[in-house]
Amino acid sequence: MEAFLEFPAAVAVATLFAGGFLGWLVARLFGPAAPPADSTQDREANASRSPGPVANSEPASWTSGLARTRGNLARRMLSAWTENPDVEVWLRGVEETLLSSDVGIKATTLLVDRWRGEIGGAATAEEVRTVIQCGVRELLEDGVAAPSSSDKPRVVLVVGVNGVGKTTTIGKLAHHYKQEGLSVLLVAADTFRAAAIEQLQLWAERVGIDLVKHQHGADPSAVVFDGVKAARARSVDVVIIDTAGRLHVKENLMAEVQKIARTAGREIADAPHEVLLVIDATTGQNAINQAKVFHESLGVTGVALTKLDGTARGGVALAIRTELGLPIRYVGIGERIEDLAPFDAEAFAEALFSDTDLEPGATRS
Ligand SMILES: Nc1nc2c(ncn2[C@@H]2O[C@H](COP(=O)(O)OP(=O)(O)O)[C@@H](O)[C@H]2O)c(=O)[nH]1
Ligand SMILES: [Mg+2]
Repeated sequence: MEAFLEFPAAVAVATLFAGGFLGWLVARLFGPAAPPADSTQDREANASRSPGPVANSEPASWTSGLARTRGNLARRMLSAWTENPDVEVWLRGVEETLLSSDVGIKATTLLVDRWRGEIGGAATAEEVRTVIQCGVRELLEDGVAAPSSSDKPRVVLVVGVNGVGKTTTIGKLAHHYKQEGLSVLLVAADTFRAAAIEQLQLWAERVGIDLVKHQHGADPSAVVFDGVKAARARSVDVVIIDTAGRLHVKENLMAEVQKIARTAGREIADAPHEVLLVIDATTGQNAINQAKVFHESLGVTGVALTKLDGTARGGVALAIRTELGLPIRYVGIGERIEDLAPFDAEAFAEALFSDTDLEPGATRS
């Protein structure tokens, strides 16, 4: 149940992912303005109509994806430093800013305590930025085990509540894998709504890969049984399973997803190799409570944090890491097929505290 990406070809994949990601950062590409977070109804309607905007431009960068969070968090923290001669007063403001950006109490306390000891040595805004960035980066890096496994087919079970972006993330992830030369099979185990199967089918067509599906209303585990069998027979590299996320029947949902996991495990040793929990960053701290339920029931191995482009609550990444102890594997920073990036703590911290309109040499008043 560990990890991801480590069958032979996957080492190269990881490297390419990291390289592509750095390219994004260096090039500092600016994607289109983020769409505002829409209502669940709108989202569901849109989601069932199309698999997302057509890929015709550059991927959104971390810098653009984190623009709203940066405005809310970094800009406030840094400008407060130049305005405030008293470290304790500044730290109290920082605490408030972090909490209002959904960083959570645990991560906020860890960071503020750390900065209390370090900030005295910083004389300029640039030095403060460095101190802050290091704290954020190290908190996110802390204890994240490198994925390792050589399983084939590799089974990735994708879970999360309705509307968080599971199906979209699966489409993006499948695209990434395929770009790197891996064969991918999708399994439509969200049989609850007919539109959910169609939506995954559209993604499969766009990516140019196969999909295993049953009728609307079929037993999800039966679809998974067929899916993993097909994957083995066809020597597929990665199988990605889409699931339903109706939270109002929480107990049933967890039982259903547990059954899906067991079914996969009976057919393929150690499957699912990754349980990827998709979390919608726009839901902030609520997401943490949801995540705990999934983690307790399923043993989540990693998180995909979506819709960072549409929220100022990107600080929730820090809460996920400290309060759940889970590594963030991917972030969604747009609706297009290429708007998914493997998580990188350093890039995250850098993008969060870059471009803050601050004179690097600014000192305190
Ligand atoms: N802005 C933005 N929208 C996203 C992102 N990921 C998913 N969405 C949108 O969120 C909505 C719900 O996504 P969907 O994949 O159907 O969620 P599911 O119910 O969990 O499968 C759709 O309109 C997606 O286009 C993202 O990273 N950024
Ligand atoms: Mg879905």
